[in-house]
Amino acid sequence: MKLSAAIAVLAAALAEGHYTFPSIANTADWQYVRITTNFQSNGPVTDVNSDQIRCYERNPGTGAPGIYNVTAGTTINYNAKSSISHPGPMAFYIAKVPAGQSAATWDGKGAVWSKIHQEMPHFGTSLTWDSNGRTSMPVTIPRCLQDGEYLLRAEHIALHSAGSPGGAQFYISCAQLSVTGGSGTWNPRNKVSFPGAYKATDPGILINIYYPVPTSYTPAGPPVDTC
Ligand SMILES: *[C@@H]1O[C@H](CO)[C@@H](O)[C@H](O)[C@H]1NC(C)=O
Ligand SMILES: [Cu+2]
Repeated sequence: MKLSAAIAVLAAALAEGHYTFPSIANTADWQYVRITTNFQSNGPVTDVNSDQIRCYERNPGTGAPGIYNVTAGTTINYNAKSSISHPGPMAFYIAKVPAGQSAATWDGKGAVWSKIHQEMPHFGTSLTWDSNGRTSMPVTIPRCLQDGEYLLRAEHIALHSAGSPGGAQFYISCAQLSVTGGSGTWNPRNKVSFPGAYKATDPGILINIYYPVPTSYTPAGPPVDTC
């Protein structure tokens, strides 16, 4: 069997074992995280132009029961269920809820999302990521945020079968936050919309991570905004 064919078989075998991101910190599933379309199937979003690429919401407009209080600068865990079983990068985005709206119901539409964390790969006999196999990933709420309500978007892009367009798998959810104690100087310069931030042909999305082994990786989406 040629190497490329062997890799295709391997990738197909790895296609099982999907996952969700149902909770933050030590809280119950879907208490502060909006329930996702895949809450039972665990399956991914594959169309970057779909509205589902934003928060993968099963019931848009309904929101989650709670809004999680967090102090700016705190690092919290965003939890995966059962684990991040595919290779690929984790990223986090945050969006401030506009005045007069609530994190419980705001839809997150428009160019409102800032990337606050981007996981990068290790380079070896294939691309590998530290998130692979984990059941949670830490995210630091920027210490310079303005006080107020936010949506926090967790995204893991599984790249095991991303060598053809539409092959990348997006595992997503959004948590509802109320942030206090920030210094208030947050001024993100790279806000994007979902859908809109990604194209199916972006080099961080359309990529064979096994062969030929990439020697660089260009993440999808905007640069990380920092304080
Ligand atoms: C969050 O903080 C507000 C204001 O102090 C409080 O009323 C609310 O009960 C808190 N929510 C939770 C889930 O602790
Ligand atoms: Cu899967």
